[in-house]
Amino acid sequence: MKSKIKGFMDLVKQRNPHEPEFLQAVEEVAETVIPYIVNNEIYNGKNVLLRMVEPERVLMFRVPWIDDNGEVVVNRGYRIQMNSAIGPYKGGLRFHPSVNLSILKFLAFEQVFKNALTTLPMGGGKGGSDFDPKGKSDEEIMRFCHSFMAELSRHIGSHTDIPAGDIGVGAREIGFLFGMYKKMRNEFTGVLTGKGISWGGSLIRPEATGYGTVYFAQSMLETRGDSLKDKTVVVSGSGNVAQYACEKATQLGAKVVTLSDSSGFIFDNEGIDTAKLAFVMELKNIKRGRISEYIKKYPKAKYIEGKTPWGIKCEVAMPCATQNEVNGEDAKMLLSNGCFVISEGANMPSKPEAVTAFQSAKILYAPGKASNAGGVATSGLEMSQNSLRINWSREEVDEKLKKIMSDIHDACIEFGKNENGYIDYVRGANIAGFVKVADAMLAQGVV
Ligand code: NDP
Ligand code: 2IT
Repeated sequence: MKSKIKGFMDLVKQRNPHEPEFLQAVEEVAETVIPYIVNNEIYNGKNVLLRMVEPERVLMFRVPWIDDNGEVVVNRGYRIQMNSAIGPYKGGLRFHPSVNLSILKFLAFEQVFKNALTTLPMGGGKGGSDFDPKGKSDEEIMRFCHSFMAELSRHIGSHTDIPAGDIGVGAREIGFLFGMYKKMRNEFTGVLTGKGISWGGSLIRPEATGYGTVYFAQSMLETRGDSLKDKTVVVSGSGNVAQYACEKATQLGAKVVTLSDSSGFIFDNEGIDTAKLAFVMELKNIKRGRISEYIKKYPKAKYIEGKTPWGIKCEVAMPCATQNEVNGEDAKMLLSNGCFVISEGANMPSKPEAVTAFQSAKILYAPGKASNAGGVATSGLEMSQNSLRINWSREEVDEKLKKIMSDIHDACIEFGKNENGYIDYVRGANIAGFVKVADAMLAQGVV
């Protein structure tokens, strides 16, 4: 088996030599899915996984725009249309200076499995730009988004490819992107998700990724007759996903003690309650400030510059910032401090050595493609509402989100439960996602 996996990875490495994040995401899937393929004849000799690691289409384009000083700036835009076997391409847009082909291909690849897990008919895609929104005026953001969409609008559509937000792309950016799409194509459609409520958005979409990550943690705890009540939770990030993970965990009786950004983290031993979270939301979403400013308002809390929060004692950790933010040493610290639940809000936040450490310790560990699927699932619900031209209530959407997260948890058990009772959520999520997409690909022939 090891040589089969190695042979497969050698081929993928040869074809994608400078894409470490993409290779990391593929290897994790190959390690769990290839043994399944070998034991299930219908997938044998069909090279389905080899087809799945090759994007159906990669778009790269120039994004020129003019800054507030009148200078012409050039960024690079991307859209990876990874797999459309079970539905139109669906996935977020990331605006961050670190964006490159490797990062977007890893995200698009994971998105294919994640979207399959949601039970909704969505293929996988991802896009974005190396544009850095930090420190830009609203007018600069608008000019960039308009230029980006002037090109992207040729390649997407409500039945073809439906982008949404990710790092650096929130409600403001989706508004500017939607405005330009509507102008270019002269049609008002659900081509983007995460839209404002008065122009086609869904209630609960902003909350959905963070809420879903917490619902998934709750489902994992229930397998051990436990719950989030009175648990100490460490959250990283302070953006969209982190904020709503913090909100829902607090509502379910847990105490969230950290939030972070790329400069450092805050530790509030008394817990980040509703009032404190409202301060963070205004700081991050409206003033676009830094998390360090938390301690000016709440001086009993501490700000630790240049560090991640994984050394803080907790039972539950939710990495909600970015890929590879938890390394092997961090994993050791978490485990030795008694952490026994990891629910990933971010995509691939744990390095392979951290995943191995969590699994060897037999803790409850959920990979992002399962635990953060609530965001894209609710995007799928936004698409349904757009097609039906109706709006569901908060309660209706939240109920559907809870049901989807619980179904994803069941799928992980179906394909990931070991004979000794331990649930390998990585294997479960990868195989459940693979089976759905692979069956559709086999039915449709070699296309
Ligand atoms: P936001 O842009 O709202 O927030 C991102 C947060 O992560 C910020 O606090 C940011 O800090 C921090 N961060 C970003 N890059 C780094 C880095 N290189 N090192 C340390 N911290 C960093 O993004 P989201 O909350 O939407 O996304 C967070 C994660 O969740 C991403 O991995 C994303 O792919 C994933 N995700 C998002 C979904 C969504 O619906 N939005 C759905 C599923 C997954 P700073 O301000 O300093 O950059
Ligand atoms: O990683 C993700 O699942 C997202 N950024 C959300 C994608 C979406 O289409 O809502």
